[in-house]
Amino acid sequence: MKNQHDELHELGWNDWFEQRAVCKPTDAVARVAAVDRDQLLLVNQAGHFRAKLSGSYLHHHHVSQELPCVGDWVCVERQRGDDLGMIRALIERRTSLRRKSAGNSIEHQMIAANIDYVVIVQSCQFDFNLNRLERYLVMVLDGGAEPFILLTKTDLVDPNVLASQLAEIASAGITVPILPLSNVTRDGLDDLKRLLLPGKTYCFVGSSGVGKSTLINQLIGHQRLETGVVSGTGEGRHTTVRRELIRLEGGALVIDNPGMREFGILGADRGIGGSYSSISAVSSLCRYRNCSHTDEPGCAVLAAMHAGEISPESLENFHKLRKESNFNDMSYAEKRKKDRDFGRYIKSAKKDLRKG
Ligand SMILES: Nc1nc2c(ncn2[C@@H]2O[C@H](COP(=O)(O)OP(=O)(O)OP(=O)(O)O)[C@@H](O)[C@H]2O)c(=O)[nH]1
Ligand SMILES: [Mg+2]
Ligand SMILES: [Zn+2]
Repeated sequence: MKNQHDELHELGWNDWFEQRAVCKPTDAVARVAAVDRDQLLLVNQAGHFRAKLSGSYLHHHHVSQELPCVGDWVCVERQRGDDLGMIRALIERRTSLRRKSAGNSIEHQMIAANIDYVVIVQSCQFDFNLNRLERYLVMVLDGGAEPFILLTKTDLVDPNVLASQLAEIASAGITVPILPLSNVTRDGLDDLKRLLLPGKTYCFVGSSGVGKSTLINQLIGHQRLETGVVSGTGEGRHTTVRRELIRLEGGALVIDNPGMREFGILGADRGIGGSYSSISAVSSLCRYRNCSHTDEPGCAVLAAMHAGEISPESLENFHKLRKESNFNDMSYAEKRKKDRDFGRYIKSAKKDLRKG
């Protein structure tokens, strides 16, 4: 039997979603391409169109993580002749990328949903930082997507600098694929293009100014996204302010992101387990199930370290990340702004609802 959502596969739809789609027969399925203040830009086989959240949806969902974000699949009702759709339901997320929300220890701030790969971008020139890289890895693995590392601006550093950065990553026990690349010389660009698979979703994250939008423009083939100059130190100025899902000619789906400031980590326990798979594999052999691998008798991780199977640095990183996992270092001003933006979003959506 022909699958009723076949046309959506190009946008990332698959059997996993098919089995979980709870839409009414009269509803359409669509993917969120962007979220603007009180409207969402959706895309499906009919192309792009705007939509709002239904009153009942807003009534029943109060936390930000329950609202559709870029990459989500939704059930949407579209009356004939009405160009504004009404979102009725959110289809379960297969993966997500989220960070701990401002001020609230259990609420999550959604970055994107249903991503296959998160491309963590750091610039060799000013931005390279192993500790931050590890935090990103934890965040990615926690959400169930595959991480991938890009080191940009290789044209601005001596080859030795790049080599030592690569060595630093390797010695931390990180085995995630890494691609060095320059948007200026275009070295590495073809390698990246080969890695981008049709129907898969790639979310680009990293500090402001590392070249995320410049890179996506190169992949698109024209200046679709705005890019910005960097300061003397190489820091960016937060040029990108909107997340957007874009389909490349080759069929891959990419999401550009605003530059990220510091972020808190969610569920770091699970994330670290994936990042340092050697440690988590061995830890199942510890005598105590909740072993912290610091000084417990019968600790298999410590034994493996003494036997030279796990490096002391990897274990140290493991402890460090775990300690940081409850720590959220977004600035106070940023927290306040996030709260306000979200409050405005709900308020204006409710107002429009009354008008309608
Ligand atoms: N030399 C050099 N400059 C680059 C490279 N990639 C990007 N740039 C420059 O870096 C600046 C910032 O690039 P953007 O693409 O705007 O950076 P971004 O990561 O999107 O930044 P935000 O949107 O603020 O998060 C621009 O002036 C780019 O031309 C590169 O590989 N080499
Ligand atoms: Mg940008
Ligand atoms: Zn242990």
